[in-house]
Amino acid sequence: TKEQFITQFKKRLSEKYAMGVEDASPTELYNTLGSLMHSAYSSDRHHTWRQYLLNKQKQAYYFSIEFLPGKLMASNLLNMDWLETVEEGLAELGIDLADLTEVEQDMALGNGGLGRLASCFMDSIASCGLPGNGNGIRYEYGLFKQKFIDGHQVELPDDWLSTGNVWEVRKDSKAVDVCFYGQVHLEEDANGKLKPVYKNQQVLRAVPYDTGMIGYKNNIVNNMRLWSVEIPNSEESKYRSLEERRTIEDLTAVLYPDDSNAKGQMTRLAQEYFFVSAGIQSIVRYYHTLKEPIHRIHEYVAIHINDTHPALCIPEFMRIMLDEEGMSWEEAWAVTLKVMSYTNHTIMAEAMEKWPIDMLKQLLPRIYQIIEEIDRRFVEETELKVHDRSIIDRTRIINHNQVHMAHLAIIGSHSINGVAKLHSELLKTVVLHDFYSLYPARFNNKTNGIAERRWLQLANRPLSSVLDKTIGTSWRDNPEDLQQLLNYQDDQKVLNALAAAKRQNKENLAALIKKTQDITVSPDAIFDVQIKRLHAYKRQLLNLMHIIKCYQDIKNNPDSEFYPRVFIFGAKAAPSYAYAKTIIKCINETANLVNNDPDVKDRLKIVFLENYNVSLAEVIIPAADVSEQISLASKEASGTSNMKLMLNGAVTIATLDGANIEIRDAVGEENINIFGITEQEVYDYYESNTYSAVSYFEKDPVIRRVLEAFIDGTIPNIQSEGREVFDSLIRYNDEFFVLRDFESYVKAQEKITECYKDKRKWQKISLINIANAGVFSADETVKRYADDIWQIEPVTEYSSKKG
Ligand code: KOT
Repeated sequence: TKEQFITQFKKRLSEKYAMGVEDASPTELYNTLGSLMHSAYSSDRHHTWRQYLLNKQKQAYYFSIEFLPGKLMASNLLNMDWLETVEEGLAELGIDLADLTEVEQDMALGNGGLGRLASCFMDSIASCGLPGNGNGIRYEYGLFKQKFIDGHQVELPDDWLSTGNVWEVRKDSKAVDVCFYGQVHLEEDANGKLKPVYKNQQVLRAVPYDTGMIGYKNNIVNNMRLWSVEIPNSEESKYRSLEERRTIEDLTAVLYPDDSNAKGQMTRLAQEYFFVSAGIQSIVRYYHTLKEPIHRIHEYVAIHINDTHPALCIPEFMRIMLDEEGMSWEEAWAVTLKVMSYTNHTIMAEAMEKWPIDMLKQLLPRIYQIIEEIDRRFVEETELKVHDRSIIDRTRIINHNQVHMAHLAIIGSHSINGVAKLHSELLKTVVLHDFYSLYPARFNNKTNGIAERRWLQLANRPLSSVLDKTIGTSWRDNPEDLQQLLNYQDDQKVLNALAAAKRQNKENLAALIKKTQDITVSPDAIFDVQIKRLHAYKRQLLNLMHIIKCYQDIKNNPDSEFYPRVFIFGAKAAPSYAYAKTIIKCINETANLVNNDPDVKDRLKIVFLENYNVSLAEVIIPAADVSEQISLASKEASGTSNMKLMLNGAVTIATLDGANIEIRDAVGEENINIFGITEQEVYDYYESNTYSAVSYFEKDPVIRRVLEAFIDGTIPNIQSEGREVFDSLIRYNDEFFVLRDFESYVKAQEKITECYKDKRKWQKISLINIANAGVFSADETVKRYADDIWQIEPVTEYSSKKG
């Protein structure tokens, strides 16, 4: 109860800091609440663990090199069913919970969609009472913080642990050794079995930090285990100099800041093996406590490989089965296949991981031997199956002096899935077609999902309360119940209430924009939002070109009617991705020009919010009117911000790409704005090689005028950047068909403006979007993973509440 909470809170504050509420800083209050929560869910955590152990339940382990949870306090409070009590209790003490969560650091151990998906899944797995755990890296520094200086992106370190982390528990007793480098050869042991003998290995210690993943009001607390590197005591004498120590500690120091891009650096490869080896060792060690025979491990363990970064799970698991458990190759391979499953998240060529043989051999000699043998057997087996030998060349793991990680992941997994219907189809028919012909039964689709608890219940409380009053509260447990809202699509009172909630969120965002960027925007304008990593294929440039067109229209005809719009961007560029940084500079300079031009009369505003992250998304998304999902068809595997924006009542403008297609299917053609060429047309262009960007430039005076603005000084301070953009389109033939889609994009935008002017119509479309967003609940997605891939079951005895 509230009274109990107040008593406990004061007591804890006094124990921890010898202070009263009046004297404590927000950080002290935050730490006090965090520690109180931690003690409270720890018993559930222990109980969950005991239940899994006693029932010997099969558990899934989600291996991901990225997790992107954002802040945890509010979502933990919600899931513990403490939120209201704590808010009221704190209020009674004169404290606003929002002031406490303000001091929490975003946990940003991921780049974007892939890491955020992993964290939505963690929430959903626990909330569905499923036995599933995360396994990853505890980066000392998360994704860089973004600043703009003169319109350029500048990166600052994200020292997120500097203020402590109330949610994690260091588990020294669960540390394991992970070995790198050295030489290995095989020797026969007493039983005639070949065993590896190692020389000159580097031994590192992997120390786990566990964070409870709290289920939604079900007393289940699963685990996200993140590994940190240390120098083992036994090796202390080896690393004397600061520099030597630094090299070791670098291993888990920073997250690589590249999204959908593979960088072939040794430290990255070492990171991959480090968390894979530590995770698998700890799983096998736990398995032994069950006292079941090792060849049945697949009945108790499922390991999921989130994109190829953890693909070394396959040879590492083989290594342990062979070298430590004494299995034969055939036995080891049989269990490995049954344990492993793999999700592909992208078809972008530059994201495909390939490691030079020499690098792998040098860093991980035994693992390389095993990969070689997997490859050899794959070739041997496939030769018997196929007539056309060229397929072997295209599918084997080791080729052209490189180790192809996707091939390894596919060959070693019983399940391979894409993340949206179109994406999974393209995997089968184009990208992984050869593998599909070899292993058709392994391929399946699991469309991504989102944690509605964070993205609606927590992020959008005004909307949540309208929903409660309109359709009751069952949607909070079962997002598919949002469908009931469809009964109110012609109810003006409900539509008005929804509009009032949106208005409140827009005012909230407008205040943030004022505070952080000192730009005044009117909540009466259309809030048009594109939030995602900056990448050429996502086509922020198409958005910018449309904005420039609007600006030029206003300049040419200052008194014409133009419905006010605020274009809102949030995007980080990988520090080494020059073109993406160029686009950022161009958007910022255009913003500067447009926002300060008196002719515009505030009808057009451009806001590029700095340092886009999970917490910022929680403020932007509820305030969005328009959701920009404008990637070139076939390039965005799924997208998940498209789902979050829809859930919050934004109307989508989209290409037929990724999950946009499923959004269209859910809301109907008339409640989404589709434009642009289809994935088929894209492939036809590739096939025929007939795309000519310059012809659009020559034919279309609007395009010409817009592109000239990049190079003729219309937009100031982008001499080199404007030229670079211009050249990317005209000289290098516009890799992502921006000019091809421009006209249809402009038309779709005009339709949006017309529709927005018809308030009632817009509100109805917005309602239909909210009502149909339940199908994208990550709860449903993880249940499908649990049933089809992992074969795990929810805990039966749910909530044996302890005192
Ligand atoms: C690839 C390499 C390094 C870091 C990240 C990636 C990556 C990210 N690959 N795909 N993604 C995104 O994953 C999301 C979750 O499935 C998708 O919604 C999105 O379309 C991918 O671009």
